[in-house]
Amino acid sequence: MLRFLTAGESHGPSLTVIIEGMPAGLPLNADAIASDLARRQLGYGRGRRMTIEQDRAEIQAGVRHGETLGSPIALVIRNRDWTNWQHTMSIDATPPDDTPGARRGPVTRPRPGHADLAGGLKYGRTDLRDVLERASARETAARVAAGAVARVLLRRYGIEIASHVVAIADAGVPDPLAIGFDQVRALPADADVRCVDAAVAQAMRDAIDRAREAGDTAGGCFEVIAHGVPPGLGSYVQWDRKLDGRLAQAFMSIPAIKAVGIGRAAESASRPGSQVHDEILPAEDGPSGSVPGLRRPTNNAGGLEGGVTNGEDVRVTAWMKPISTLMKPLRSVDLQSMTVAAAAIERSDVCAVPAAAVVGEAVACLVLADALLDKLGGDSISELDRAWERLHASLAERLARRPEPV
Ligand code: EPS
Repeated sequence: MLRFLTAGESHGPSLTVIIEGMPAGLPLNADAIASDLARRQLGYGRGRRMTIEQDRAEIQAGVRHGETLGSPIALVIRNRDWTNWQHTMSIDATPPDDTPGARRGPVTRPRPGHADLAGGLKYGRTDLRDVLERASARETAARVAAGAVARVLLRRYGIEIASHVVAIADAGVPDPLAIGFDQVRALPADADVRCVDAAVAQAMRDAIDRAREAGDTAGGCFEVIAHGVPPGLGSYVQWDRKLDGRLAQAFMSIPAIKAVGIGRAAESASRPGSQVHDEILPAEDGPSGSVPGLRRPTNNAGGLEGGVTNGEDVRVTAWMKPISTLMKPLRSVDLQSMTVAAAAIERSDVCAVPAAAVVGEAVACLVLADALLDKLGGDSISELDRAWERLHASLAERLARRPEPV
């Protein structure tokens, strides 16, 4: 089983992640993690914090001489902004007088949409900073680092994961499923809105500009596609082994995600079955996915039938609400005086959908790597390599073309 836990506050000294269950012998270095961390920092509409940080993961455990050991992998990402927050975020009950950083008062006016109110009530905190520091989407940097490690494992077996932004506010591509994996993979790493259609990308930038000028924020929708996934990951035999359910949970746990869909998603409900289900045909001109001998002319199922991968691209869409810190704040209640007050303003982003797409890739990597390890078994890469070869040999044998009957 592949599992991970993260720790760290947005303006604390660092973020930490521990990943357990990676087999021994996987080549790994910090550079393999750096590019995903850098992509998460990008995106049209991000705030000033991203100009302060240059996220980089330090490998603190689980790797020796460039290879995983099978022991827990510990990664640390230092927060550069910490120097400005040492007084506010001090661990000491009374920070020493010479502690650097601004002296900030308590946060008492919860932002509608953020965890401020619900978290403050749950944990009994009066300074809502105690909530927002951990509820901040800064935590996703740690998840992206963990996802990058999982991506190294998937890549070894030819499984690639990429994302694209489908919509921001009212600007969107008309039929995301018509966009192929190769188009999405070809997006440059520094694409500012991560949209494959240049005209729609410009409409997205305009929507973000309008939101910024209005002191408002913008949400949207992104899709993650996994290509080269073998059939048979996940299972229908028990609810918690269904891979669509596990992906949905992972995507829903990304901050601000309010809906998750697989393949044709919600649109499937209004179509007749004949326009939803993907026919199964012999592959005269080569297979459509990773199953030899078979072709699926469409992929409305998003690569998952019965909670099991069917060899087609796995396609997951997530819908993100607008960021909840508004420069023109909504009404709230000051919990100190219990009077109406404008919600607190924290430094924030106008739109983080392109960054959330990179986080979506990371959580997809983690869930798929876990499912792959479940399928292949083994504690070392050499054991996994042998199981991978056996899996493909048995698929090829089972689906080999039969000789014509005489
Ligand atoms: C984020 C860091 C945060 C925010 C953003 C995401 O940094 P700061 O609060 O210092 O500006 O930019 O978090 C939110 C929008 C939020 O609502 O929590 C990051 O590293 O992604």
